[in-house]
Amino acid sequence: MNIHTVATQAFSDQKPGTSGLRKQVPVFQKRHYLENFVQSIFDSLEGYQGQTLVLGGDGRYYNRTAIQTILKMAAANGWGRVLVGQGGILSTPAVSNLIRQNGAFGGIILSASHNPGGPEGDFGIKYNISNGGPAPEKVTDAIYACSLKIEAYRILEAGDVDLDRLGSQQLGEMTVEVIDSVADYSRLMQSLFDFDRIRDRLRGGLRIAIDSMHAVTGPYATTIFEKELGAAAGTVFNGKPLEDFGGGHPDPNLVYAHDLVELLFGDRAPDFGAASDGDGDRNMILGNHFFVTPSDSLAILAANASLVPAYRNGLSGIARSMPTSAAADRVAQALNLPCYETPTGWKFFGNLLDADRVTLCGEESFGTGSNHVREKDGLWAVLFWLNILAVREQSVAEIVQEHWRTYGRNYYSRHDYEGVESDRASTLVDKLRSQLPSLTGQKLGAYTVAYADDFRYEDPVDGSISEQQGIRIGFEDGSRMVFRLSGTGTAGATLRLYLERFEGDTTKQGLDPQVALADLIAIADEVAQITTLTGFDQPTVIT
Ligand code: VG1
Ligand code: CO
Repeated sequence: MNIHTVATQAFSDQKPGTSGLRKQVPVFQKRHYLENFVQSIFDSLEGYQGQTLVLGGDGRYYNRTAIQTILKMAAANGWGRVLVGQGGILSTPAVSNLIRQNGAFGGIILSASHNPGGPEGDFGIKYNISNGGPAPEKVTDAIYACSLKIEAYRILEAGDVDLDRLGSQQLGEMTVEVIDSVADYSRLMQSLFDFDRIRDRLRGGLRIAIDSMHAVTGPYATTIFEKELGAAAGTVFNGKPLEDFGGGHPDPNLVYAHDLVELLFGDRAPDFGAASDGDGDRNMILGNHFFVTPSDSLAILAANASLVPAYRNGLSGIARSMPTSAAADRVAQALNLPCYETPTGWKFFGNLLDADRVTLCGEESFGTGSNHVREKDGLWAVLFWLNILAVREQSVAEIVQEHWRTYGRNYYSRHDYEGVESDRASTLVDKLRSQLPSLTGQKLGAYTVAYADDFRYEDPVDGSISEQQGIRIGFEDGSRMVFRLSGTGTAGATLRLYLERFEGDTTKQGLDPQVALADLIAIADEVAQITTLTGFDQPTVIT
């Protein structure tokens, strides 16, 4: 066996962000850049020798090249077996499931999620631990520490593995098993939802459209919706994973999922539409001329969970990320369930799920999931909605509006300012932070500040602490605004402003959120001086 130990020099910029290490493709193509990070992952772990690793990605440019490198490095570092998706394809939730099902030591996911792909686009790499979930901060910190002092990496000299041929191949002493990317995931979905009932509803005339945005969910969605549930051919569109996602931005929101939005807001719109992101962990849910805010979606899934076989016996609790609206809290209260508020990023839900303190989790950024895996799961959310639609036989809009009447409506919106100069963004945050101590009790417009702070999280399971997870300004009537900088971008900074206001009066629940939140939007600009300091006169994306 020909194992090389290659001398290398550390890079100073390999600190994982909200969800792994994301950089532009040319950065990953720098000599030793990928190898350094992969070796740093392995160096940070203990006891993986002879164990199983799951490996796959969203099919974006550089996926196959990176997989070949990682396989040879895994072989040289003593892994026993690698399960890799056929063609290198595995969605993020599918990886999470495979890790759990196979008792794997961990997994590596190659994706920059919703960021554009292609030779000039983004690439990313993320490590998941044995529970199937994203590595928690103590692990990512250890990986980063290794990346700062790395001096060499190990790689096997060998020919490429045939990623398209199912079955076992040998790479040095390590076994590579190329597996069907979809089969286990689709079996898991069948075990959770009432496929018969959904099939009947589709046969009975429920019209659905699924936009895979030329990203990883194409093969999953085609198998599940068209083959297993019998939806008409063509239900899934943009269904072929492409290395550059067809030039699009595989982010399922009202701006980037324009094909789906046009369809659902056009003449002869179907009853239900959904889109997923690059790596398949996000979802956007639409009804006929109707948009479901992700925060509401979480609350509605929770309120209707008993209609779904997997959750028939009730939930143990609900968790949401801090910037996500409190709509889910109201459901938790009504069902007498514990409700947790975590920092942004799925890695913070892992402990709560493992300890069975929560069953459902969600983020405002189009992410919803449950204890079935340890990642958010786009198609799972779509099936959950379809299961509810099949049982309730109402439209999406009716279900949401009825929910608001019962629990009240949390008007919600997120404003993103993408591509802000990094210096300007940090100035904005610093200035805002310095004002926090004096804000409480002040009147801003018609609102009185009840608290103003930097969100700090203490994990109730292992006691670990995460500081500075977003600046919050809360008002006496329960409204609030949150400011944070994105941790998934690769160029400049993205400022995110999250706005929320509760409306209990059923006669006032039909407003456009931008109108309902207009006062708060103006106050946010005033307190944080967004226009002046960013140089943007409006957000680049509003959801
Ligand atoms: C964003 C979202 C966050 C999500 C993360 C990863 O992070 O806000 O809620 O967990 O992306 O999602 P940030 O730091 O840019 O705000 V994914 O689908 O890119 O894995
Ligand atoms: Co994603």
